[in-house]
Amino acid sequence: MSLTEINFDGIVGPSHNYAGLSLGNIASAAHAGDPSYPRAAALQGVAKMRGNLARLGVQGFFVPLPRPNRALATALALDGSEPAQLRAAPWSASSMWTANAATVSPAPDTADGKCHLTPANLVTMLHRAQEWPDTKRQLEVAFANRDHFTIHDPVPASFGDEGAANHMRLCEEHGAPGVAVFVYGKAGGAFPARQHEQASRLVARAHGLDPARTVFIEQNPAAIAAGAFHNDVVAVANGRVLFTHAEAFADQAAAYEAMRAAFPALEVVEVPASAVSLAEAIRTYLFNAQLLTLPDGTMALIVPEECRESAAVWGWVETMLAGNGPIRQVIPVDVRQSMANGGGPACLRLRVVCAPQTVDPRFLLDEAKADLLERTIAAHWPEQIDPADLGSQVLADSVIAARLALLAALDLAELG
Ligand code: SUG
Repeated sequence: MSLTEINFDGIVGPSHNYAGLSLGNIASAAHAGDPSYPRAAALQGVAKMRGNLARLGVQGFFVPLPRPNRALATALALDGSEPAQLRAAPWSASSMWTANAATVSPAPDTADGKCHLTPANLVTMLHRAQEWPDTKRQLEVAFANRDHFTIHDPVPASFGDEGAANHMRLCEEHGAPGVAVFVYGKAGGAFPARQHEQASRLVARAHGLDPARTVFIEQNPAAIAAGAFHNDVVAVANGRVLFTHAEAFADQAAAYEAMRAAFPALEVVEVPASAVSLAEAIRTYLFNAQLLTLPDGTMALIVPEECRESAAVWGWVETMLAGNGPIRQVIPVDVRQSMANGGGPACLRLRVVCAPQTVDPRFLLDEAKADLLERTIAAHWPEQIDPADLGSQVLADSVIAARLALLAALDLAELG
């Protein structure tokens, strides 16, 4: 069976809102209190998926998790006297950022030849820590074929794990054995380091990765301080290529050396701080891009529209394209509703290298299903949510009904 990379995008949930819940995520803080547009947000996500379906011929998705989360609301003993951010947590649509759903090690990299997935515990942020039980349930349905997939329990809560956002894979081609690069942060800075080194090491052991083809790298504390709360805000890898900011890692030269020792064919496309500062990289999310191998073997970088609007970033992109590097196209997409909460094109997808026929087909997109998603979203997703509305029963009823309508349309009522 031939293995291919499938991007599973998170469908933006009907409760998408801006409550400013993520300390260290500059966009989330900057937009706290703004009205959100869940319908527009979800349609932007479907448009991105449609583009990639046309480019790659394959695209997957995950459905939003149940919100508001009654169990969390009860556990928080909400009575109206609490801070607004606590009240908002059970409403978070943050599962849309499926790069944080799990860490994935494809079959060619693991000791038993199966694809291993570990749901991320996301313990650092309350609103994200509620995700994993429902995420795990969904992974168990989508990847139910036990001959091909193993779904683990999350890492124990002492060690923060944020999933694939801090994991990169280098390989000659997606179906060939790869090198896993785990990037962790060290605590002690102004903002939380959300990926613990021991979480990464534990996942690597649990997945049966070969130590000779596994690399652990420390994130640059200055990048975390500048708002790179996940490594995928400052670096992305695909095939032989690492596309990275020059200040992504604590010791940049040592990081390249360690990757090259495990994967000699490594090609680094580095953006110097003199061309794009860390702050501008984080504002525009140039690196929170999908680096895709197209059917003709060339690579395309799917970036947020915000990149085209930045003179520094677009200037660097044009110079890069005029050269002879491995990235031959840069394609902007509009995911502004997600961007305002710190989620770019790469945050919105989980990459799973597998044979498409081993995946539950209900999670795979085609044009007709994209139409169905758009119709369902247009009919049921709230047009606008004001953070002050969070807690309202009327809004709760409409958000719950919208999700159930989606599950019914996709024949996924079992996830209700
Ligand atoms: O965890 N934002 C998410 C963004 C996640 C981006 N993912 C990756 N980089 N892979 C986060 O910080 C905002 C929530 C709010 O403020 O309502 C939020 O959770």
